[in-house]
Amino acid sequence: MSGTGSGRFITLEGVEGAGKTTALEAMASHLAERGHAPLVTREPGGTDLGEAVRGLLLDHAGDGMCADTEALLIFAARAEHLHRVVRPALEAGQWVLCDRFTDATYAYQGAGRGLGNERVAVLEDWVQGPLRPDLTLVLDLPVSQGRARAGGRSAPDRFEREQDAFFERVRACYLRRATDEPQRVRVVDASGSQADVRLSLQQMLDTWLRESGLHD
Ligand code: T5A
Repeated sequence: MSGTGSGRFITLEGVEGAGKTTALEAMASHLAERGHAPLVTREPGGTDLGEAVRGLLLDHAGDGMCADTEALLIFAARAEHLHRVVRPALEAGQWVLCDRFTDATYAYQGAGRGLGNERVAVLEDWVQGPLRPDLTLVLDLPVSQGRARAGGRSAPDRFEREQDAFFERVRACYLRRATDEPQRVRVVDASGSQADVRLSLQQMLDTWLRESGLHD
């Protein structure tokens, strides 16, 4: 439950190259057609400070940081994003559609980096209080397929330079979270064409809207 105001908080997740950014606009249009035009944002990012932190985290050139620093920076950016953007929107009754949120921290830092769920949960409770997404859609596909899609870009960022085993842990964590919280976290097969993925997302959104009594 977003636990604040009457807006709804929807997040989109997946491994690298799953197609989140590509799917985001179509999801926003679909929600708008249903009368719930969302504020579209992303993490890390969404504020000036968050975008600056994003630059540090993706760090195309530097020599990196330890896993604790990474997790703390992500939650620092998240605190600012929640304070300035997400909470005010939800409290005003607006819907929020976010490209990645705390499920990514469980997947990338908790599982990928090996920090574990408990430490992420401590920061989650501190920074978010009771705030959780109302719905999280995980775009799922084999790691190799996602990497092939994302691989066309010029210089890989700090995460994209990780080995396949890292992304296998990330993917497994997302799927576990969907099994553990089936009501909130739903998996969409992202291995098909862009049109197929778009249709699956729209169907899943409509199912959830109906279940939530928000659309006929
Ligand atoms: N991170 C983030 C953490 O470690 N912890 C956290 O808590 C958070 C919030 C940046 C990084 O931050 C890390 C994870 C990330 O590594 P990001 O900006 O979301 O997060 O970065 P990426 O996941 O790297 O974004 P990508 O751009 O790689 O993936 P997308 O958005 O899933 O993929 P997209 O839409 O850009 O598509 C990639 C390519 O595939 C094509 C697109 O045209 C594009 O060329 N494509 C398809 N091709 C064929 N069929 C389809 N169905 C396709 N869909 C898209």
